[in-house]
Amino acid sequence: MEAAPFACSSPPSSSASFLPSFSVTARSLSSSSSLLFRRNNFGRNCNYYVAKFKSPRNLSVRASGDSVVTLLDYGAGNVRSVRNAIRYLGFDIKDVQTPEDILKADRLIFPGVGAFAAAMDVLNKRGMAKALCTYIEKDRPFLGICLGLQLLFESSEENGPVNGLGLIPGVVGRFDSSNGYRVPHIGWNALQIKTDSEILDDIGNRHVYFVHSYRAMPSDVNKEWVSSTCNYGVDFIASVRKGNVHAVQFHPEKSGDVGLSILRRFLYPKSTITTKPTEGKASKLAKRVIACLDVRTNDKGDLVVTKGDQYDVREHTKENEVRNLGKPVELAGQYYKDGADEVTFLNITGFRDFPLGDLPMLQVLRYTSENVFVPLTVGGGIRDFTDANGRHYTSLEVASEYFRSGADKISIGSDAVYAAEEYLRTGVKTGKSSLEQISRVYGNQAVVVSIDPRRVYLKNPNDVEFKAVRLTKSGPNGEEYAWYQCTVNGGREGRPIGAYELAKAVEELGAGEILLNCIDCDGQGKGFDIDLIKLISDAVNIPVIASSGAGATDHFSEVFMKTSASAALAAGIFHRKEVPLQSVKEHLSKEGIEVRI
Ligand code: 1PR
Repeated sequence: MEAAPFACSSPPSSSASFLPSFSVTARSLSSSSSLLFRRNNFGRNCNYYVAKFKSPRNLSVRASGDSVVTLLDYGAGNVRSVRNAIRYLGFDIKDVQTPEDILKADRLIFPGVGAFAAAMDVLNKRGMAKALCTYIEKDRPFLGICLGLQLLFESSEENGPVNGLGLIPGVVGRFDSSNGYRVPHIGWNALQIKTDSEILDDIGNRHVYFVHSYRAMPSDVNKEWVSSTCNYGVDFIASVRKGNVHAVQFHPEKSGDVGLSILRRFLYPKSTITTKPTEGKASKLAKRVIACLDVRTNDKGDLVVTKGDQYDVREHTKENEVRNLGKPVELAGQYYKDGADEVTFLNITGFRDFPLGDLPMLQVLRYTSENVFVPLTVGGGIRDFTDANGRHYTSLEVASEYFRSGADKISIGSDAVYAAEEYLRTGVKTGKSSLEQISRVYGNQAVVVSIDPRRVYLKNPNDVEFKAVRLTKSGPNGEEYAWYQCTVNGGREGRPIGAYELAKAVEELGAGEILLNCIDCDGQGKGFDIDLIKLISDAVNIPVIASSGAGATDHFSEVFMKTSASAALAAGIFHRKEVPLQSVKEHLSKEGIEVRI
C-alpha cells in the first residue's frame, strides 16, 4: 500500500453518495482567507498566470492557454494534491477515460495510488496496462509518481508476488524494519543524483517528501534507468528516467517549492525555465518541524485557530471567550511560506460535533490544499456517527471526505483509545475499528493516532498495571515515577489505559504514525515531556511526533537529541509569533540536526 490518501485500494463511492446536502459556500470562510486563496481562473482563455500565493522561494509561473496535461486517475484513490499542483502551475487537466486517451496524450502523469495488486488489476481490466506500455515504449512524455514508479517494474512483493508492467527489470520489496529504521518511510529525505535527469535539475541537494513502505532496488539489470537513489537503511531507487519517461518514488506535489519545480520541469519545455537552484545540504532523512492549528468554532460561530493551556482554550476573563489566534487558511499558508514541513489541523470539538456537518472545516482543507504543497493532516471527530435524521456515517466515510477535501493524513484521537482498549481486552483484531478500516483502505501511512495523555505521579512504579517511568524531575510531592493516562474527548475523560500500552496496541492495529501530546505540558512553553517521548518513541517502530510544550528553539534540539522522535510539533509559539519557524530550523541546523531548509 503506497502513499497517503494518495493511497486507496477500494474507496467508498463519491462524496455525493453520502454527504448531506449543505448550502454553505466559501463565503462562510473569512473574507480575507477567501481573498488570499481565491482560485485563479487560468483555463483556456488565460495566457499568463502569476501565482497570487508566493511559495517560499517566490515561485511564479507562466502558462500558455493550451497547456493541458493528461492525468491517469483510475479511481482508486484521491489524487487531489497532484491535481492542485498541476493547476497551480497553470495547466488544465484532461482525465483518462479510455485506453485511447493514454495513446493520444501529449504529456501523461500517473500518480499511482493504492496497493500494487489492486492497481494492476484495474489497469489490466480496463485495457490501460497495454496502452501505458505502448505509450512509454514510444518514449512519449510520462511522469509516474510513487506507485506510478513501482508499477513500471516486473513485479512486487506487496501481497504478492504480483506482476507489474515489466518495463524495468527488478522486484519491488518492503523496507526491513528490523535494522532500526521505522516503516513506513515518512518524511523529507535527500537524493543522490546518478545521471542527468532534467526534471531533477533544480533539486540542488535539497530534501523531497517520501511516504511509502515498499521500494525498488538499484541493480546491474536496471542501472540504465536509475536517475537517483535515496538512502533509508539501504539505497533504494528514488527516480528513474529514460528519454522522455520519468518516474519518482517521492511526492513532488508534497515537496514544497522543490517539488513544484520538478513538476514544472516535466510540464514545461526546457527552454522556458531559467531558475537557478538554491543549494542545500540534504544528506539524509530530516527531522520534521510541524505547525499545528487547533481549530474550533467560537461563540460567534466563526471557525478560528485557538490554543489552550493544558487544553483549556478559554480566556480567563468575565466573558470566558474561546481564544482566537487567527484564521486557519491564512495561518496554514503563512506556516508553509515559513518552511513548515507539515501542517496539522485538529478540529478540537470534533468529538462532540459531527465533522461532516462542519463544512467550513472541509472548506478550510480545500482552500489550504490548493496552495500549500506540504503534507496536511486533519484530526477530530473521526468515528462512526448517526445524524439527527438517523442517517449513519461510518468513520471511513468521514475520513474519506477529509481526504477528498485535501488531507494527506487523518488523525484519530478518542476512537483509537476505545479500539486499543477493546483489542487489549480481547486480544482480537476485529478489523472493524475506524483505525483498522481506514488504514486498510488508505494505507497505514495515512493514519496518525493522536494521544492525549496526562501524567499520574506514583511513589512506586508497581502501584499500577501500566508502564511507569522514572522521572527526570520528581513530582510535586517528591514522587519519582509516573504513568501516562490516556484521555478522550479533548482531555475531559481519563481512561484505563496508559500511553505506552496504547501506542503499542495502535501500531499493531495499523497506525502509521503517533502524534504524542501531553496535557501537562500543553501551552506551558517549558519544553516537551522528554520522559514520555522517550518512552513511546523507544517502544514503537512507527514514527513519533513529539508535541506539547515547545517554548524556545532549545526545546526542539533537546527533544531530537534525547529521544528518537521523528518530528516535533508546536502551536502556541508560532501563533503568538514568539519564535519564528525559520529560527527553529536554523537552530536545529546549527546543532547538527538535519532539517529541511
Ligand atoms: O478525539 O478523535 O475527536 O480528536 C480530537 C483531537 O483534538 C485530538 O487530536 C486532540 O489532541 C485534540 N484536542 C482536543 N481538545 C483539545 C484542546 O486543546 N482542548 N487539542 C485538543 C490538542 C494539543 C496539540 C497542541 C500541542 C502543542 N491540542 O495539538 O497543538 O499541545 O501546543 P503548544 O505547542 O502550544 O504547547 P478526536
